Amino acid sequence: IKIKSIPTKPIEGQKTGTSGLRKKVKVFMQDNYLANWIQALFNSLPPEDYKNGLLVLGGDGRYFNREAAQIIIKIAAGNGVGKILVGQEGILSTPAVSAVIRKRKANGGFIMSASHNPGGPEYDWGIKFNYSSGQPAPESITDKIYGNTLSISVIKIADILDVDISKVGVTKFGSFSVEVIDPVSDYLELLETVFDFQLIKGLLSRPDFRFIFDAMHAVTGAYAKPILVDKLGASLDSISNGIPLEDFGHGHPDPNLTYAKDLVNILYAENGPDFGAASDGDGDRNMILGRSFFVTPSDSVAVIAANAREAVPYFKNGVKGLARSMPTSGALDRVAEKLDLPFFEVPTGWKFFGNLMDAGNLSVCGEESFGTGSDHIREKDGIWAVLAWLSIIAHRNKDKKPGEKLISVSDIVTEHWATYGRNFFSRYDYEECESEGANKMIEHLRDIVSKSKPGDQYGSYVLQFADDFAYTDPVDGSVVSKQGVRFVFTDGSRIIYRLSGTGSAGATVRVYIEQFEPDVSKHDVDAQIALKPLIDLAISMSKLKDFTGREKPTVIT
Ligand code: VG1
Ligand code: CO
Repeated sequence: IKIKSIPTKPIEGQKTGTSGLRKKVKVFMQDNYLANWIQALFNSLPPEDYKNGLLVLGGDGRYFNREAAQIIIKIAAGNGVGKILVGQEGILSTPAVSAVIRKRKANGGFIMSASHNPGGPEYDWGIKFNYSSGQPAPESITDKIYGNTLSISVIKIADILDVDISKVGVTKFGSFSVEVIDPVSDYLELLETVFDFQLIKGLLSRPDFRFIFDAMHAVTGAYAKPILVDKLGASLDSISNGIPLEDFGHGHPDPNLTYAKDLVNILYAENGPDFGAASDGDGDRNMILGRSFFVTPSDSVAVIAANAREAVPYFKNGVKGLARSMPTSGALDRVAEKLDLPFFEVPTGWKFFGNLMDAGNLSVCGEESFGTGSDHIREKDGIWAVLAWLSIIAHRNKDKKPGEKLISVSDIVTEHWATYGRNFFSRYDYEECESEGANKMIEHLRDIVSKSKPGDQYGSYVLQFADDFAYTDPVDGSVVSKQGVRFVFTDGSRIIYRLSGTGSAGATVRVYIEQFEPDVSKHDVDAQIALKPLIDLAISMSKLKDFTGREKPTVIT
């Protein structure tokens, strides 16, 4: 094949955030914007990681993915990649990319997605790169890529025709080839080794268990029917918004109480279904609901961890270890303690879990941001979380005869609280604030941290310590700092402040509030009421209203 060298100039601002590079789609559509980043990536990888190698390519079906796929394929060929596996129509969820990389022993893969950010001509696009064990590229690589975007001068691109990615099959161009694969089969095959599908099928076929899944017109639409309906026997009408659309049907594909409001309303309506779930743009997030009951993601991972061994065949020999991101509540810590398991607290972002998994120290992990997963792959996995919950419910009810009352989602969670205590948790998001004010607020908080000392009184709370979270990876020794300002009080309560690293405009402020309650008689309180004093303290001590001009958060979890 003929390879062209196209001269180019560095473009400012191509630094990846918490999870890949995300910008307005119009930014990505500028000349060479995407091409520069892809070429910078090849300039950053050691040649043995891609020359004549195998890479995977897929995405969440959003606007611009089709054009982007052709650009990526041609630059990969131009840099000497041997073969690319592409999901049909460019579709592969983030967990499916991780699964395909692992199964096919690929060198890595690209995910064309801005995840939970909205899509369409006016909204966001994004790109993530995962490495050979299926995990998001570590900061050592993403920092190198960024460095190379600042000095890039040439793009190497193969002079080949666009590849038809609408049909499964192989297209050859000399020593380079593209294979279009079914987006579901490798991933489904893996899930069948993780879960007892017969057990789940039994639950879904019960007339007294009603199930609903909202794909939010995002990538899990492509997975819901083949997995939940065809394999597990859910009815077709239990899947809502099941067709992936380029703009997610004008929606914001983020499965939370604000953006998945339709689903929430269905579950909270009189005589609503027994179980509801949703997933995000690229299929790695999940929200779990019972009838009139919301399971916070921090509780969800704790419940899954506590029940994994009994309910999920993959864990039948036990769980190796547990981990959560720093702002996630301490519910999981209590499970680790009780089960006597290794436990890790890492910074926000899935890339920090991979090393622990590769080293054999971690099985189940999660983030408060609706991310839950295990070491079956190296990404969080929305459908996995749904199947884990269905497995737990099915296992707990497997001896229930027709007509007998089933143990519900809320029964399982309240029982968990009775055993472990309840970690009340809430997150306030102030989306798209002015960057200047948001940055000043964080500086103000860092200043408080530097002057604080244990024993200081904050309202009715006594400070145990305050810091800006830093993390040393126990496997490779790499260090990251400034991962979130935290105030930890002597009763275990915590207030944490971070700026989001996934937005495409302005700054999103996240405030995380947590308080532990051992007393069962107080577990039934609404989290917003239980946490009110701590939330008020968090807002006043940060001077959030002054710095951001915001009276109210845009999203409350
Ligand atoms: C957010 C979440 C974080 C998650 C990340 C990627 O990051 O807080 O927990 O790992 O999104 O998720 P930030 O920096 O905006 O707080 V996804 O589904 O967008 O890949
Ligand atoms: Co996502």
